Amino acid sequence: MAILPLAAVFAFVVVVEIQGQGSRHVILSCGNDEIAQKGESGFPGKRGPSGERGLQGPVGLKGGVGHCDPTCRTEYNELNERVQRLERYVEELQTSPTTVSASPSTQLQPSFANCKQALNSGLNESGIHSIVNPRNGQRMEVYCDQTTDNGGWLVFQRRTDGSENFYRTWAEYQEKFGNLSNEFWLGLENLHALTSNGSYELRVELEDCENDRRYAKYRSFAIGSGEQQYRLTVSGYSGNAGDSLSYHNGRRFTTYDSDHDTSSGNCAVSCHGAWWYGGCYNSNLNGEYLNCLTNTDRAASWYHFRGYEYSLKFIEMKFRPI
Ligand SMILES: [Ca+2]
Repeated sequence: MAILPLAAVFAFVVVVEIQGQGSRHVILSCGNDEIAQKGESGFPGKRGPSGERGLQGPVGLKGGVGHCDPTCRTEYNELNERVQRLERYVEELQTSPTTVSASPSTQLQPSFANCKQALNSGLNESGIHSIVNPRNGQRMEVYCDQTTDNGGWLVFQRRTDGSENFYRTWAEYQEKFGNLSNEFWLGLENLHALTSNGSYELRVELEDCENDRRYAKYRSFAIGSGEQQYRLTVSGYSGNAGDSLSYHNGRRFTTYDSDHDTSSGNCAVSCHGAWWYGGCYNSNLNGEYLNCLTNTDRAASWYHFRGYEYSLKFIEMKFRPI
């Protein structure tokens, strides 16, 4: 029975020890030295409040280059062309020795008498340029061919696709019609004014539907006044298209409503054009544009190249000072 007093002493010592800590209400299983079973886990506690927002991260990597769609590319090309035109224009202003108009709308644009003078001043690209019309001293836009045969050509007639009507009246042929960038006629009054002082040569460019391109060049070219019914002066052929214009030298201009040809009828009506007809033609470059149809002499044709009935695909008439 000595065990019981020892156990009582042990329990007493434990109680005293715990009371010495003096704070926790821990109940030991007195008289039993087995360790108590651990309880089950409790429920998780409630989520605490959110912390403060962190600092901003570093800038990401740059993305790849995007693709330009057709519209975007077109706009880019147009802008690029405009910039190039402006750069050329600035160069012209810096190098041109010619005078400058006082007109506010056209200020800073150099004045040229013709395409050859423009070429000599550095405008060496073909396109629409401004010259002074000797007819009235006013500016006039013209198309200059600055590359063919050393350039300096002022274009006064062009056929390319049949988009413009060339079967027109006397009054209409006296003035400019059409689009300088495509099909047009510069006008008989302008032609007379531009060729009545000085010496000029003529070049006619022709192309058939097999892409055979020929030319006819004349050493002398002038157009008479309205009182002379815009009589044609042309001579001194050279080239590889054949001479289909010398026949018309000295002839007066005829339209369907103003007959000055040597035929008993009106060649402009029968040949569907407007030209320096005799009785009637070896060339009919203001005739009907028929996309190379070869069965009518109404066609815009050049006899010594493809005959009377061949409507040429491309026609251009131009002159320059000698
Ligand atoms: Ca007649």
